[in-house]
Amino acid sequence: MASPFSLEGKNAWITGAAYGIGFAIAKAFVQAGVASIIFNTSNEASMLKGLEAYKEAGITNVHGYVCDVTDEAAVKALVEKIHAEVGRIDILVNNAGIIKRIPMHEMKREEFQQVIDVDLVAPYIVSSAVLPEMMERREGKIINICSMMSELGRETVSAYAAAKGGLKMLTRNICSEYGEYNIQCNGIGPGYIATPQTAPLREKQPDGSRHPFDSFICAKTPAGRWLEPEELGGPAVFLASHASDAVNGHILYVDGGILAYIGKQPK
Ligand code: NAP
Ligand code: GCO
Repeated sequence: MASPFSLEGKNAWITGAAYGIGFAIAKAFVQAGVASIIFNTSNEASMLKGLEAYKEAGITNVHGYVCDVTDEAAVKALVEKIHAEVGRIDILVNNAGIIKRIPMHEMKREEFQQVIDVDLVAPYIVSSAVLPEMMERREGKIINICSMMSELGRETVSAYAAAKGGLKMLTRNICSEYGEYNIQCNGIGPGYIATPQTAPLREKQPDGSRHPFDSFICAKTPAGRWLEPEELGGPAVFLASHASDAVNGHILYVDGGILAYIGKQPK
């Protein structure tokens, strides 16, 4: 009997999966038996680096493309290309994302807009390009990578929080609008994960001590540590597989307990 968590025979497109969280999710999908991984990056160098990383991990059923997720025409063209070169898209993970850490009153409108475009408008663009085929087959899984900032705010991340809060509601709306087609759209809200995006928050200080944000996050997390990208693999497999067919419009926070915790009292 097939496991309800099996992804056998499924093709999964993970945006921005050359490294970081997307790459870790791709590895978990391969372990769950996925037929093909499709990923795209914003530039050629990143795509080639990604292909090399998949090769090193012994993953051969992978297709890498260059496509900026904010470019609607390019996304539509890529969907056509994927259909021709790989086949149908069973699972979409909207993972590509950026952050700009700038105090809001100093942030230029274009900088704010760029974050909104990549983190919120692009999931609309990519999902819209993939939905018609899923509607026709009456089956599909969309996973949006949300954030702690879908729930919480902090200094310097206004555009990111606005985008990720919006992505939470886009997730619920895709569920509301397309649930009748047997399409499930859920979100994963990662806590603080050690990836290139968060590397500046973990950099050692000139005197060799820990970055204050690094200590702050460990104190805010019951697990007492940063999480590894691979720890998002199991939750992603769950939301991509038949095991979650009755779960729709849900944001699964994978945060080591941050949202449940008031924080450690100072010594
Ligand atoms: P990352 O290491 O910076 O990787 C981001 C990926 O997105 C890269 O592959 C990048 O590819 C791609 N990308 C960015 N802009 C793109 C564009 N316009 N078109 C196509 N691809 C683009 O980030 P990460 O930490 O793995 O984060 C992945 C997702 O999880 C993001 O949505 C992020 O906001 C979210 N998240 C991260 C954390 C965390 O603690 N790390 C926590 C919660 C949520 P290129 O190299 O081509 O730009
Ligand atoms: C920051 C972080 C984050 C995260 C993440 C938290 O500067 O606070 O980069 O916002 O990476 O999305 O879940």
